Amino acid sequence: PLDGGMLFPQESSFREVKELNGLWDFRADGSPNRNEGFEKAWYKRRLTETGPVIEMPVPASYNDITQDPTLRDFIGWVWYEREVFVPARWISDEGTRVVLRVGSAHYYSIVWVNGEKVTEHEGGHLPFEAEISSLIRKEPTKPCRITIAVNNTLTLETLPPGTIQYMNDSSRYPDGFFVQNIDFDFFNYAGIHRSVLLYTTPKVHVDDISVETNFMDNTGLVRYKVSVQGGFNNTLNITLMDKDGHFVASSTGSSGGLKVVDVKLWWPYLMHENPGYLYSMKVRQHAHRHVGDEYTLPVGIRTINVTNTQFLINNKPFYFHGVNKHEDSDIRGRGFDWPLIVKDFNLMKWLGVNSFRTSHYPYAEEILQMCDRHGIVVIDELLPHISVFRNASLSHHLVVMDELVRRDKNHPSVVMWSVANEPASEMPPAEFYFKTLIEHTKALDQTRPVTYVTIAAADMDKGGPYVDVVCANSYFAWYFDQGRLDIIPLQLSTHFENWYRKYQRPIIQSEYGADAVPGLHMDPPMMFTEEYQNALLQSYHDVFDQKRNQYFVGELIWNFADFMTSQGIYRVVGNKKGIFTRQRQPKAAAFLLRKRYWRLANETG
Ligand code: GCB
Repeated sequence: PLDGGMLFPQESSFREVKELNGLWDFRADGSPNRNEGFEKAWYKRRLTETGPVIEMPVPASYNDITQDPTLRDFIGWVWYEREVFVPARWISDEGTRVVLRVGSAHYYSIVWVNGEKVTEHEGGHLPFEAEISSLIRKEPTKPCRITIAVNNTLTLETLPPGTIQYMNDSSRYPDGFFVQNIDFDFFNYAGIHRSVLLYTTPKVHVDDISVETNFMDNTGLVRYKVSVQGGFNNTLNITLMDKDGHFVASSTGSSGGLKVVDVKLWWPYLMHENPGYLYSMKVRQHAHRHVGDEYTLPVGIRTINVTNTQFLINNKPFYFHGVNKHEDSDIRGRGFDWPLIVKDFNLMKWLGVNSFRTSHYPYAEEILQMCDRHGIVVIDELLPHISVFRNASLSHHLVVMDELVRRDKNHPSVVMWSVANEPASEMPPAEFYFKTLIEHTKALDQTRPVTYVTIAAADMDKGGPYVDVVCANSYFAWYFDQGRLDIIPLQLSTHFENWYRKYQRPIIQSEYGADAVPGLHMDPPMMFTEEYQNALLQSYHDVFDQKRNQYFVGELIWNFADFMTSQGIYRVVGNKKGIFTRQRQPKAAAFLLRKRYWRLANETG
């Protein structure tokens, strides 16, 4: 188990937050062994004193910021640094705890403050933090120097895995030439992708909160657990308020239940006129009758259940009509960007989307918070393709799953965990691997179904018996039977029937689609034209509609928008299966889908 919680930093009368976004000093370690930064201990002095630096925005991937192709394709350590003044009151008050938090950095990170190492973290899409209170009190009048080294190298030990291949033929490649091979279909963007923050809590502080919700008739129930760190003999007061701030229920103690009379349930977008209803749970910690800390958690009251043929939210059948996304855009790469996020939500609402999958990694918490408020349903996915099923990768996978559940457990929008996308699940070791991983996840969270997304056929897939919902990807008439749209009705129905006959589980089409280069037209349709993308979608939809009243519970298009990939003969400046371009302008398919999704919203609620 992990130690401690990972509550989203929040301001209150007892907590402050200081964002460290903006320009940082930056240097990529281009030395032959990529290790000069450690050999010369760059963290000991200012980065500007050990060599040239450039300005690098945070948050952002560094890859597309400059005109330098070496930096775009860089593999190895890059160094970020900035100085920050810590408010004097944070330093003088011994009762204040100061924490440095990185929302995410890809892939391996080491963090120093004033030359002293404070933490390291593996994995690209989840937050990590370090308490730095005593460190900053050592030199109270000096600005505090934060250095972060980030390494994007993927190996057989990382998740996702990758390999480094050295080209030793000196007649063809220069000295030290190597390539990074990866198995997933998106660009390996790197750098500090989400906000870096300093935040404070009182020394005795609310460290973690978990809620589980239920209801019966008109009465809702919120069961909670709170953990406090840094001291003893505390009293906890819990107050639940409705959206307008009116008192609903209260309780005391570190665990308990809150009863909500005339409950307003959390409903998905388009299923109810008030989607995304959130209560607020205020957790107050007192010692000696003084309020010591306060944290307010948004709480949506809803239930999730799965039968043999249905996915139920609040006991009503839910049909996913949505998208798969990426955190991806021009210039920023995978960097967090509010204008982009709000634009994407507006586009999703224009389309009539009620759900999406976080293909193929955990997205920023701010995105999930928006989903909570807007009632957009999320399948929370952890990892892209994996094909190595070693014990070491399994134990690492379990830890990352712990981190994901710890971060996202309280979001009402998250209705299912996907532990991986398209693993090599036809290989025999996949059975034990996914059995273990899914059981582990269920032990962490008993309230949500668990799945992984498969590309295998029902009779080949080894993890099939363990998933609650079958999430199946397929690319009929694209990767197979190229250009032959006429095979879709037969192959897709057979595929569904095989899955359902074997496991009697509800099925979601978790990916389907075709590349379309915007502006390319041809009739009769040919691959890569907007007409072909439309025709392929339409043929899939015809089959979905036949199965909808049986066991088929959702469709997620691949992909919401075009996105960047590594270079190769299958990709024309990235993957073009978006129904929007990478700049978020519609292709013809966006209009087709919009018509369909609004019709589905009316038919299925
Ligand atoms: C898939 C993968 C996704 C790819 C997509 C494609 O099956 O899950 O990551 O981008 O196919 O377009 O090939």
